[in-house]
Amino acid sequence: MQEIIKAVQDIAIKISEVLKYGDLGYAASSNATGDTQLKLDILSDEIIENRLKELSSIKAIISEEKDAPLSVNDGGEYIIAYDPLDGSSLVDVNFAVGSIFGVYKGSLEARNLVAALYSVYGPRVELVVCDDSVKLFRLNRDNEFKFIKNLELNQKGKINATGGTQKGWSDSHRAMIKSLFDDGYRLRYSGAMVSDLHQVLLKGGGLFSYPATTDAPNGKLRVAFEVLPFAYIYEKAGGATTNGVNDSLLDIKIEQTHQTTPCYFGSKFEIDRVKNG
Ligand code: P6P
Repeated sequence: MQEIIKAVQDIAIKISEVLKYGDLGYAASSNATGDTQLKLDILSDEIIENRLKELSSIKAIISEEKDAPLSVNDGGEYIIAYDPLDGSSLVDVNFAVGSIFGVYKGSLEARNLVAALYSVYGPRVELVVCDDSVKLFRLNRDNEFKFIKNLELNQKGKINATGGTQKGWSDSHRAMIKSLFDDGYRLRYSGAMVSDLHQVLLKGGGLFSYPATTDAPNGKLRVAFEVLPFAYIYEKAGGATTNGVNDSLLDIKIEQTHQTTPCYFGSKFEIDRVKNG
């Protein structure tokens, strides 16, 4: 696992540098989910693929930007599913974006997650590493990631990060979101999942939701690369998650590599509100 953490640190440094001066244009291609790819999406994916292919412990890598898994080492024990540049469409307005990694032992199933990591490329470059605890690291002047603190969610928070096209929300979702605002919660939503979830985690809690909508009946966020890694992190940080009805996003079965799901991440109080109204 240490070689994976070191590789992700190297990847985060490289991608953060590319973002500063890279070409913001679109490539001629689109990914398996149908998103038009930015040149930065493809470049970030290449940086990650080239670095992870060096690791003997990795059996295969699965990228949001690639249709199929890529075999790396038959003797490896880990599968890494990753989103190379989450929120990439916001780089042109200089918003914080990031990379998300789920480390699965053996096969691509939620119960086989043994670690999750994500980087945030913002005013600072930060890395969250979660095996048993949730640890925040920050890049220093010497290009080293220094440990800052452990991250934990309060039982109840103050932030309401509301994803999805509001016109397409169900009446019950709309009423639940409104009830939080009526209780004084603050709207904090950038459109980059990695940054929005990082904020809820660092500000002590609240709710991030991307529900089923009329235009995205299975939600928009991808199970293997985005939802499960963050569900693992939020639950290790003392929070909770659900797809709106189940007890945990980690109960989801991965049937297709690029499948999506409605998702809610947050403090226990807010997730209880989602499930029980
Ligand atoms: P919407 C970014 O494209 C992304 O995949 C996530 O990072 C983010 O949470 C979501 O889409 C935003 O989607 O529909 O609110 O623009």
